Amino acid sequence: MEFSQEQQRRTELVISQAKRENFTEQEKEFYDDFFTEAGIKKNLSEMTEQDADDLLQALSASECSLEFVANVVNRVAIEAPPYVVEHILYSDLDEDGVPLIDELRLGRDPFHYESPSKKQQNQSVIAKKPDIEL
Ligand SMILES: [Ca+2]
Repeated sequence: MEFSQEQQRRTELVISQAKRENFTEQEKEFYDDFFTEAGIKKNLSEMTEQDADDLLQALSASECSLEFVANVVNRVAIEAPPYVVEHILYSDLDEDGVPLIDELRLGRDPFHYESPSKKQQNQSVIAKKPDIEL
């Protein structure tokens, strides 16, 4: 799969930002445990796209917070090969056409399809409610 220059540029930006995050040894161990559970029993620097897919599946299957997903992505971005990082950032497991990098930025769940109109529908339901009949 070929990536556009724009994707490469944004991936490099994520990687350079991630490298400024200071993970404590405790945090590193915590995330390393998660990687092991996800089936990545090797150095993050040796990750392949297949490993990235396994990791995404594990994240998708767990009911983890967006913060956790973002931290995992950061942790991977620091050490994994850039093309693997890019593979993760531009994955779209929920197939809504929005890549993971943008879902996280928008505060949306990258693993569950969210219809953009869902919130508006909920609001209109609430708006109708106060019509109490006496
Ligand atoms: Ca998506």
